[in-house]
Amino acid sequence: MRYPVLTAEEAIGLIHHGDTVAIGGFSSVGTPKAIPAALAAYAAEANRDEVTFQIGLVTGGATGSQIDSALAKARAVRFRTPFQSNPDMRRAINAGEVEYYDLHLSHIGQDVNYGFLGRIHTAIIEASAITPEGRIILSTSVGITPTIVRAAEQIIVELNQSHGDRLEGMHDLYTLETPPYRQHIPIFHVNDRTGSPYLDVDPSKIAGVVYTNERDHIAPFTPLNDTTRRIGQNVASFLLQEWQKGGIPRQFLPLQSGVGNIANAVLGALGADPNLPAFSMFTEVIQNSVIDLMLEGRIRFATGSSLTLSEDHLDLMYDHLDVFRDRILLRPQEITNHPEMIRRLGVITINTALEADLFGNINSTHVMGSKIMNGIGGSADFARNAYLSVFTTPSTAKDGLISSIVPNVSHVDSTEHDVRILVTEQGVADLRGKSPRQRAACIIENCAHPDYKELLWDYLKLSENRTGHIPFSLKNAFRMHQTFVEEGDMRKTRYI
Ligand code: 0RQ
Repeated sequence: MRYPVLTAEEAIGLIHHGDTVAIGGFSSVGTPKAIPAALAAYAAEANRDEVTFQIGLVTGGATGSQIDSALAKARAVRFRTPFQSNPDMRRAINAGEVEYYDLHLSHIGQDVNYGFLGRIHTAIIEASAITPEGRIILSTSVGITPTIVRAAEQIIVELNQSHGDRLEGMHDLYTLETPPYRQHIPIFHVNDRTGSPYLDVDPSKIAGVVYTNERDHIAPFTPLNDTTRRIGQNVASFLLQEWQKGGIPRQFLPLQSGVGNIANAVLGALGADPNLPAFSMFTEVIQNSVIDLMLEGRIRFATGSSLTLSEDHLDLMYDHLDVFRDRILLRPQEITNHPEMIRRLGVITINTALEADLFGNINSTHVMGSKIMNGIGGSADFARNAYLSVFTTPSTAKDGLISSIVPNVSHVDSTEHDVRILVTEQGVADLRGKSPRQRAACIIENCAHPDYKELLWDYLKLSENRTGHIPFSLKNAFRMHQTFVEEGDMRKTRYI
């Protein structure tokens, strides 16, 4: 080993108060483990009485609890971008303790490259192998790792020995130049390779290597319930109908599916429908269900930025590497989420909303317009550029006290112009080719919960203004939200 071999405690000596630290990995996997944990322990001590140690934290997407949770609890983060899905980090952001820059995941790499986020002092990345020349085999994800190793002033590598050489050949690392030198991306099919399986870094920037031997830990899924199962079935039957009538080409088109329980149910329903042809995935996150469906022959190929698998599914993949090595490709998120790719390949995108409004606007991030849940993630990268963009949501939240279909969303992430199909457990609203009034009627009839239909029709009626394009009442636009905040139940709404 030509690089200094350090303990995690020694490595954090290279990080200073006020630094911007970029951490590799994506969607909680392939992220460094020992150094962030040591950094959090150090910060907890340093910040015991008053805050004396804080960093800016840049990642590709979500991280595991050893990063977001531990660092938030230690009050070690002053700035965070572009995505988190952790209760402790969420609390700190909503309490105003952390400045959060919620960003499209296709943009974060270029924001770093363009220098929009200032200096990146340190990149901490996880590798499964490294050569003396600085050639690295990444582990279970890519994210923005290729970008941060170029941008950072120093690099610390966690060499995770738990994967051996089994991941070699599963990465395709293509780097985009910055404008005005940027070229097209030469990927024309989901399984085209265009980059290198290795990450080449400047060896003189590697400040040290820390050995680890630890698998990723991901949160278990909650079992399907009636609502998520029905949403999944509604999406599957809609896509089947669309395919049967020729709206989707015979060979089908690649799918992107979001993360979480609903996304899992949707993918399960699509895989289980024997009438749909086997399909490919062009997505951000490859999760357990993809491995199962590939073994069953229902998914032909999957490309994403991370293998977000539970331990048993990673073992399953390793046990059948002959099947998976040529069918899975991990790419930088700048490629998986790139508008050029999504539009060219004709990706059918399926993402989840917190709430949707009568005109098709989507709120994916802020509860009651204010409190962040996770972040926009890649949802809008995919929705805006999709062949067909689908959003799903249960028709109600919090045991029916909240309607997820509202007159106007309290925060907009994907606009009415980017949403074609809305699906709840109640049914499917096809918004294509419809004016705002037509969309509103279609959404109320097909997607709203019966408890809320009348309230939503009432809003439309009182907002009718034949001289306007969108029925809108300034006085009542957020009356349902206001009623929930004041009375704890949207069903008690009285318009004024
Ligand atoms: O609250 O946690 O207190 O129970 O929101 O809701 O129904 O469990 O849904 O886990 O699928 O997450 C949009 C957050 C949905 C996610 C969101 C409350 C509800 C619950 C979670 P509790 P569910 P999910 C990119 C993929 C943006 C990023 C993205 C997300 C909690 O899908 O982060 O798309 N999306 N990434 O009770 C108040 C409402 C509510 C509400 C739900 N209307 N008002 N609270 N909740 N609706 C692309 C990839 O390829 C990966």
